[in-house]
Amino acid sequence: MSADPAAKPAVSVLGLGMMGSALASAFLKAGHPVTVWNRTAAKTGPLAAQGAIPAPTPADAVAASELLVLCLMVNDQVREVLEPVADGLAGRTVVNLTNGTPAQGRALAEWAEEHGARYLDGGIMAVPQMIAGPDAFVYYSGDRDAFEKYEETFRALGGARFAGTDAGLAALNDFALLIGMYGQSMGIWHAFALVRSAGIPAKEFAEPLRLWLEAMAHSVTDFAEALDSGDHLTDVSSLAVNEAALPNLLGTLTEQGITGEFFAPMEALIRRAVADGHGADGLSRLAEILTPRT
Ligand code: FVH
Repeated sequence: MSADPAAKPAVSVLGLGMMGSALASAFLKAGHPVTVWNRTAAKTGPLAAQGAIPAPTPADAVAASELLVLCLMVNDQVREVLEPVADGLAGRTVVNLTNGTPAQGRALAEWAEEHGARYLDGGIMAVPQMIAGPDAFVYYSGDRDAFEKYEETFRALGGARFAGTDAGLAALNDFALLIGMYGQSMGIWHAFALVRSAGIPAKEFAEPLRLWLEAMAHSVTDFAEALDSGDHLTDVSSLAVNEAALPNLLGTLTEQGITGEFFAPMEALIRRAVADGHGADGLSRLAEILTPRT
C-alpha cells in the first residue's frame, strides 16, 4: 500500500518540560502523529490524553519517527540521550531546540551527521504559552534540505526562520535577540526602581514607560542603517551630549539609593568612545566599540 501523500509527517518529541510539552501539543493540534518520551515518564500522561503515543525509551522514540525534536534543559543532556541510540539515527532528521551556544550546535551537527542523520539546531523565540500563536517563531540552522522538507511541519509551532547552513547560527540569532531583550529589561527594572523610590506606584508609571519605549523603537532601524553604512554621525543625540548627561542619570540613581551598576559600564563605554574622537557620533558607534579590532 502506498503512503498517503496528504498525511502529515510523524514527529517524536524527546523532552517534555514546559516547552517540550507545548511543542508536542502543537504538533498534535496540527494533525501530526506524535510520539513522546521524557526522562520522568509521568509527564507523557497529559500528552497521551491528547493523542500522543508514549515511548518507554529514547530508542522507541527514535524508531517511531523520521523527525526527532529534542527539547531538554542543556545540550550535554542531548548527548546523554542520543549517544546510546546513535545507531538508530541514520536517515533521520534531528531538530535540537535545546538552548545552547553556536559551538555546541556545530559540534552536535557534526556528531549527528557522522551517524547518518540530518541536523538542525534551533532557537525558540517564545515562551511555552506563545507556541503556535502569531508572535512565536523559531530559528533553524544547519541542513537546508531538512529545513525545506519539514518547513511546513515546523509552522505548527509558529514562524519558521532559516538562519543559515552553519548550524551555530540559530543559537547566535537567538542570543542576539535575548541580549536585546535583557538590555531593555534591565532599563525597565531600573526605571521602576527609580520611580518607586519616590513613592510612585509601578502601575502608574507603566503607561508612560511603555509609550516611551514604543516611540523609541525606531532607533533599532536607525542604528542598523548607521552600522551598515559606517556613518555614525547624528543630528539626534551625540555621544558627547550623552557623556555630559550620564553623570546626572547616575547621580539621580545614587541620590535615590539605587545601584548604578548597569549604567556605570555604559558610561565608561561612552567616555572611551568620546576619548577616541567619536564625540559627534551617535550611540550606534558603541556597537563598534564593543567589537575591538586586533
Ligand atoms: N521555558 C521557556 O520560556 C524557554 C523559552 C525559550 C526556549 N527555552 C529552552 O527550552 C529548553 C527546555 O526548557 P523548559 O522550559 O521545557 O524546561 P523544563 O520545564 O525545566 O524541562 C526540562 C526538560 O529537560 C529534561 N531533562 C533535564 N535533565 C535531563 C537529563 N539529564 N536527561 C534527560 N532529560 C533531562 C527534563 O526531564 P524531567 O526532569 O522531566 O525528567 C525536562 O523534560 C531549555 O533549553 C530552555 O532554555 C525555554
